[in-house]
Parts: sequence; C-alpha cells; structure tokens
Amino acid sequence: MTQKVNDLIEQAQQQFAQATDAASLENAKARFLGKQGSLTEMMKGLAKLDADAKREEGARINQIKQQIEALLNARRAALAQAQLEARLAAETIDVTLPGRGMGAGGIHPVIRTWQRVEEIFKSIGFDVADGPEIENDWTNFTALNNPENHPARSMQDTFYVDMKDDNGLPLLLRTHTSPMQVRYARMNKPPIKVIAPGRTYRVDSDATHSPMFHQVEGLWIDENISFADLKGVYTDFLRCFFETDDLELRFRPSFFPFTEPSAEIDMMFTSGPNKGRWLEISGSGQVHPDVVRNFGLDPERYIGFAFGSGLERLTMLRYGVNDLRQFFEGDLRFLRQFND
Ligand code: 2NL
Repeated sequence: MTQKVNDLIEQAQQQFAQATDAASLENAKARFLGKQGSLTEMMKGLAKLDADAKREEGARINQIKQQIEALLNARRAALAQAQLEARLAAETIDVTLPGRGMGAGGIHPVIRTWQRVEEIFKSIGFDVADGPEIENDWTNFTALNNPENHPARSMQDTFYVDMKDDNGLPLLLRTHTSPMQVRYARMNKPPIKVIAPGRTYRVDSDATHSPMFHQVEGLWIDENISFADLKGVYTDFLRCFFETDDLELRFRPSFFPFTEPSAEIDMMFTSGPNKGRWLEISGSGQVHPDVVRNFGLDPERYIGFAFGSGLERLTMLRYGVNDLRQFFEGDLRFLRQFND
C-alpha cells in the first residue's frame, strides 16, 4: 500500500512537472483529484470498509490528497512565476536610452503670409475680423449683389451644407471672406477699415485651384474714400510685403458684382529676378452702392473700396514657389524650408 501511495505521489509530481501551461496542469490535476481521478476512486473504495478501517484509510487518503494539492499549488506558482518572468523579459524597456525628443512644429508658409498681412494692415490702422466658415447664402451672396441665379451659387461651384440656418436660409462653406466684412460693417459704425483673412472653399481642384484656399479681403468705407486711397494702400502693402520699393502697380478694368467700377491689380518688380513681368495679384473695386446699402449704410453718404487677394498667390510670389499643390501635400522637405 505504501508503495502504491508513493507511486501515486510520484506520478502526480511527474505529470505536474510535465505540464508547461495552466491548461495542461488543470488536465493533470483532473487525473488525480477530478471526478474520475485516482484519489476519488480510492475514496469510493472506503464504502466497503468497516468504521475503524474507514477512519484510518480516510485519514490516509486525505493526507495524500493534501500532498498532491501542495504539489499542484507549487507547480501553479512556478508556472505563474515563469510566465511573469517571460513577460518581463519580453517587455523590457531600457530606461537609459535617450528620449526621442519632441519635434517642434513649424508655421506653414501660407500662415506666415497671413500673419505678415495682418501685421502690415494693423500698422496702417486696419482692424482684423474673423468669423464663421459656414455662412448663409444671404451674407455670402445676396448682400454682395450676386443675383439669385448667378452661376457661383450653383452646386457645381459651391459646397452646400445639408442644413438651413435659424431663418431658413441655405448654409454653405463661404466662397470668399467678404461675408465677414458684411458682418463687420453691419456691426460697426464708419469709418470701416478692416481686413478679413481666412479659409475659403470652392468646388474646384486642379494644378492651380484647391477646394480650400486662403484669402484676404480688405474694406475701407468712409465719407470720402476713393480709388486713389485704394492705390495708395495697396501699393504700400505690396512694398512692405515684398520688402522692396522697386515695384509698380497697374489697374486693369474688370467686373465683380460687388464693386463698380472694378479692377484687377497687376504688379511688376522693377528689379530682381522677376523684373519686367506683370503679375496678377488681386481683385478690387469701389464698393457697389447696393452693397453699401446692405451694410446698413446710406450709399449717398458712404463710399469706399474693397479688394480680395489670394494668400497662396502672395506666398508663391514671395518665396518663389511654383506649384500651388505643395502647400497642401504636407511634405516636410518642402515645409521645413520655411522654418529654420
Ligand atoms: C478676386 C476678387 C474682390 C472684393 C473682392 C469686396 C468685399 C466687400 C464688398 C465689396 Cl464686403 N467687395 N471684395 C472686391 C473686389 C474684388 O476679389 O477675384 N480676388 C482674388
């Protein structure tokens, strides 16, 4: 009998040792302590014995059971420890390695232009206005004298939002920053002297157009603001912006619904690598009387100019960038050049 017991304990020890994971250990346990396990079978044998023998044999079986359970627990602990050690080895980090460092972000070239334009116009007394990129069609089109059936209002040209505003007006992504100037003019008393830089959106995407682009518009309204003021302000702006006095402007007649008369502004460097070539730089004009009325002002009394320029265009000319798409690709080799 003692031999049999020793064998049983030894068997358990061997089988537990062979189990290399929790599942196989539990299988091994079942062979000894489970419903049909060796010890359970021994227990069943007790029924046949008389009271004294039953007590003696029962105590013995219990002892064996305790020994086997002790072996099982020891093996369980050993497996858990081994698993923990494997994990610790696999997940080791070398805390003495140098850190990766925090890459400092940089300012996008178009945003540099935006900041520069703000500084220059602030220095000559212009306010800077900022407002919503989702506009209603009155502020974006109607107030600016765009007729109801103007092609710019079509789904082909403008991104509409699938919602109406509180007054039931269609909502859209602003196609220019003029609506901000309309809001500003309606909230402030003349003289109105403001620029509105910001993101604008049109359904247009090719080598020279991006569906999102940046614009700066300017507006100066008072009792006696003329085209001569426009020419003076815009010439000074360009000379500051390009850091040269060797620069000429010319106004070419044009048409915009919100200005009358209207003009394209061309510029020409009179020295440097780009000298002698006329470059289109901005749209402009005298604010249309209907638009002045939509500002809430009397067009018999108030008059002034407005202009609209592309920030990408200004940036390309200032830095000699020849492909608009570079601004939107996020290629660090390009962007880093503006952040030394
Ligand atoms: C263009 C045309 C222009 C304006 C923008 C403007 C704004 C108000 C009233 C009247 Cl609130 N006009 N803005 C005027 C003329 C031209 O931009 O094609 N720019 C690149």
